[in-house]
Amino acid sequence: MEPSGTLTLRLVATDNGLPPLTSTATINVIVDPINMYSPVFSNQTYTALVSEDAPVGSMVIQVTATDNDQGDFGKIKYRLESSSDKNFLINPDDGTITVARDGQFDAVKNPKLTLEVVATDSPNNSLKSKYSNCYVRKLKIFLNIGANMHFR
Ligand SMILES: [Ca+2]
Repeated sequence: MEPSGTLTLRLVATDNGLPPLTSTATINVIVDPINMYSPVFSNQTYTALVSEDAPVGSMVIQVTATDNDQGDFGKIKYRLESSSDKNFLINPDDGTITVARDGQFDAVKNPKLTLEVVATDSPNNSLKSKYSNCYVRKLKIFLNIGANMHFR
């Protein structure tokens, strides 16, 4: 839960009668925190290598982003864009990308893949996340799939 505050205003209306009559009203103003900062990745482009025979669960790379806001607005969730290769998974909490299916890589036919990762803030408050469109940063990951990671 993000920090929020409440201001209480007390309004008093007085007429000019003798004696003056007054009426009061109390207004509670909820102060919403502002989502000031966008998540920022530590790199704009990451390079990773995956062997053709990498088993399910193999770690490919970890991407990291930071957000200077407090509370939910500073909490980051990671996801892969739908256009990304389907043979990978990302941990939404720590940005670790792993192999989701084995036997899917072919270093000759498809030596390079691109994954697009998105970091969003405000993950637990959908009402405020509508303001977070511009608080999403994208980056591309180039995966050079080399057979058994032997380099020539
Ligand atoms: Ca933020």
